[in-house]
Amino acid sequence: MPRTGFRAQPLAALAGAGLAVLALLATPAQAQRVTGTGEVVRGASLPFRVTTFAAGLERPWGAAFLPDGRLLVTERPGRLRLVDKDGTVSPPLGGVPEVVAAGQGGLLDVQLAPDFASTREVYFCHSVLLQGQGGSGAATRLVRARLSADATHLDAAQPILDATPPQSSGRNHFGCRIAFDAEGKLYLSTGDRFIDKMRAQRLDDLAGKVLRLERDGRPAAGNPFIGRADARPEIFTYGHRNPQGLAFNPRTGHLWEAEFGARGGDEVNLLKPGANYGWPLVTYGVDYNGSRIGEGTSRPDVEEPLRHWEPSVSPSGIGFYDGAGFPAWRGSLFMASLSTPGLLRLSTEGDRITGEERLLWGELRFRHVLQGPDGLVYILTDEGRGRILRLEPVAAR
Ligand SMILES: [Ca+2]
Repeated sequence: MPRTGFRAQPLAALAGAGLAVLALLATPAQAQRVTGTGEVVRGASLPFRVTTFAAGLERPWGAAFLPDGRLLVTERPGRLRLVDKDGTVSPPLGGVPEVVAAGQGGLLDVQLAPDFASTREVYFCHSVLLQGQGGSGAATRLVRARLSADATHLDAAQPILDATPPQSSGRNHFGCRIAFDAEGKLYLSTGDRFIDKMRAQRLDDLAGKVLRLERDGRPAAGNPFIGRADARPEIFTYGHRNPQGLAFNPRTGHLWEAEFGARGGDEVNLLKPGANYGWPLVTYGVDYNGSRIGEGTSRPDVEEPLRHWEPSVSPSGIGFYDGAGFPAWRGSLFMASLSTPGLLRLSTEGDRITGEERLLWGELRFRHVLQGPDGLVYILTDEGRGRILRLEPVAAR
């Protein structure tokens, strides 16, 4: 039998239909076709079933569960949709501002306000073309809006922060994950915008940072650089390349970040106020042509990553898991990986990573991962005809 039941189950069904099983075995790409059809994966630390919860989403990027169990999902070309508990996908919501969906840009993350149940406030970020504010070109924009009572459209969508200055060339590295802490402060990650890496080190520049904001986009009280004339008061941490993962550890209350690095420089970091995470001066990564970047892999005034990957895994979204569906996985950080594609499960203790498991490795590019209110794991695939997969527990044999 194959290494896990992952292939065994669909094969058994196909064999019954008289199809050429050997041809399927000889073509690894076939595995992509079955992901999400209910196959059982054994051989992982826990057996699980992979089903397709929802389909027909174009490049889904960010998602947040409403209190009623429906899932609000962004599509990178610029649409926001709701997925019902049975997986039915709604028409695009009205009131979504126009986005610039070139390169890696578009409509990216979405999060609910902590008091969404009473305020109906949602926050999302996207790439935008700006004139002024220190130049003209693309930047990451944060928007606040209200979801209508019937959940068909957004009301009063208002930009509340632009990660300026805009950059005239390049449409890559927008970062763009949103997280809220227990006090209700909003954190937004921004990418270095790729062309001028040193933007990540400049404190008068909002690129390559994690920002900490009040709900209206102003710098949050208590921020580390408030009062410094040479620094933007919104900055919480700096020296990031393309941070697409941002999540609070529910057990410690500390903020974790995943960062898409240069070759060999992918990182998971524990974020500390005012800290420098090094890019592009201090990194484990090398340029895609193999040449060295910066001055080395560590420096006393630069925070070490909790973990880095060589070869690269290309991390995107992250999510902590503390659900009932997979008790042995509680306390894990899940990380969606784009290449080698798959899902990483990092076991944690406090502020440490204690283990790593690779799930669905080499199957599909994953954009984001989050825990559902049902205690199951939901994964957004990075596909033109994108899906939301769900991992469900099955009884151990
Ligand atoms: Ca770093």
